[in-house]
Amino acid sequence: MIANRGEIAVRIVRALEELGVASVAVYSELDREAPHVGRAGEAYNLGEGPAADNYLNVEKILDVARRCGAEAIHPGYGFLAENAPFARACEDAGIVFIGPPASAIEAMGSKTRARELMQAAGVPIVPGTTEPVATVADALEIAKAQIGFPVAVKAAGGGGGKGFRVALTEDELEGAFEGSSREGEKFFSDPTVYLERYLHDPRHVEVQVLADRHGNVIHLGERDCSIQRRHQKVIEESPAPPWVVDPQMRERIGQIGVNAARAVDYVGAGTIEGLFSAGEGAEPEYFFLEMNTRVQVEHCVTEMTTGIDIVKEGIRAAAGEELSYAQVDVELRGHAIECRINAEDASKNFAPAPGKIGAYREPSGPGVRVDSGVEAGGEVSPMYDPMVAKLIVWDADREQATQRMLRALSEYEIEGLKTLIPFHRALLASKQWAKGETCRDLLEDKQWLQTLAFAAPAAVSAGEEDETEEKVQRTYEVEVSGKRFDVRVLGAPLAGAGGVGSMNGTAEAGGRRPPKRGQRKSSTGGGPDTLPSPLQGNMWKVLVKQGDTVTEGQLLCIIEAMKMENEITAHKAGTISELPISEGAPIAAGAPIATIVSAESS
Ligand code: MV4
Repeated sequence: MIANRGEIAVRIVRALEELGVASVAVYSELDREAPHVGRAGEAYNLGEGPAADNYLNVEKILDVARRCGAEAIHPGYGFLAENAPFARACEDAGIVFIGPPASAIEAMGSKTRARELMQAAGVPIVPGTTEPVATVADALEIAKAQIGFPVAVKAAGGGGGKGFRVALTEDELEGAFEGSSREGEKFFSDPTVYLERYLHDPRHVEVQVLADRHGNVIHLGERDCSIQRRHQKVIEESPAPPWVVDPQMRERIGQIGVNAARAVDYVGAGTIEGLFSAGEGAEPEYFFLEMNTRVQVEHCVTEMTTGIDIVKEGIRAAAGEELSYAQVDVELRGHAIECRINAEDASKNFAPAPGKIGAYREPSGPGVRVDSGVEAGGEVSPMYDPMVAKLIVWDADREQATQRMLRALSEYEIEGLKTLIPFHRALLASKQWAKGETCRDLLEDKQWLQTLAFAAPAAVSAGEEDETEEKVQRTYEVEVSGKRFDVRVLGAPLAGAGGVGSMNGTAEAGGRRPPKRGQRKSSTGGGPDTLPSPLQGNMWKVLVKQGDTVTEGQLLCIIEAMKMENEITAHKAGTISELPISEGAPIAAGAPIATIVSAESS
């Protein structure tokens, strides 16, 4: 049973099919029509509401697992992955958790505990404290005496950049300490912080490991995930650029990964994240940062360079089998790159851009792989992760893989949705990428991002149903007692089919037509005054007030949703006449954020 949705749920079904194992999907009300539902052997409805009521509801998940007789549960990434109580609950229910033992998740969950364990195992950690630092005064003393400035303050419960602050000087330490602690409390219910030496412009280099229940632990080489935006990875590659990591360093990083996994009796697929510091003139250094005790989004680039199916190996390990490969069998070939295809607008501070997909065509051809959780006519909900697909390419070397990615990106057709495709095309064509830089300057460059702006919204008739097709055979997806069945109905076409209800009846052939081009409304420049919230969440920060004059693209507020901070920017220039939002308050998708009247129209 797969306790997840989207592309990773589809990815796991594929692995199960190849292994000859029956699959069961679960889905929320919003995901009724999602591809992962139809792709699995069986599917069960978990009910409506936010993820907390379905994909994150341990009782409901275990209940379905019992009902369908699941032998094992795969959590994918996000949701219940890395949730030690859930792993333990599975074990207690006699259901195999496809992942490491709960104790390994717990050990790595606390960053201070993990640092302590790693240090004891001989794994190099970023210099700093392995004990929580209780007060600002303590932090100041430790920073001055042992670490020096700049210093990084991190939340012990954190990870992935949440609760990460930098104090360049003594003066900044109090603010950094308080900020990190507050964020740790908010996101992980743990205000504990620790200190690290702050490394200048490090690379994010991680290593994939696989372990079985027989004591075998291997590594599959490194991935470089230095292209990040607000601590979210957007492009990953394997291996790291050859001038960054040489064979000896690869060997060293791999051994660090294996030692780290062994220290927590790891089982399955896992990743050791680390910082790679080139060190001006000095010897390059590699430090353990944290371990992700699950399969990761970017596992695919490693699959491309090693030819090893990481998801399948993880499932085999959970079933008690030995890994199919020994370390000597692992050979890295060529270069792979992954671009995350998020429904986001890079020109508007990477604002989420959920909506309905019109025509949809994935690239293909040599060396191209697409792992997606969407299809033509589908809806990208603001309730879930904006990552709708991953485009992965392989070629003989980094330069050729880059050209192949640019080709594949230009083949990718997604109508009706703003995605990161234009961003990826621009970034991969940049000098900075070619030189293998971390591209931090580009990712922060508002002017550069502005060049990626989308054309004014067109009146796309994506939602229109095709009523001209005469069909006598239709496949219906029906639900009986919360379980999904596919039913084929033969007979005359239904009168009055169409509208919202017809979403459930998919035509056997043909399918939806792409939205008609040429029906676009020309942009009149002005546009609506009121900016609706693109997503549901909590108002985290409001940076403007009523009466302020703003420029197009100016930051208005930050909405926190699913542990992500989403920057909302002005959709036009003008004066804020209404601002019905306040910090700390929940906000619904579509609710007004601000009304901005342009100087000309007022
Ligand atoms: C750091 C750092 C510098 N020094 N820690 C932590 C979470 C991850 N998403 C980024 N993190 C960093 N931790 C110390 N001690 C710099 C970063 C960092 C970063 C690292 C690699 C690649 C891109 C990055 C972007 C922002 C911050």
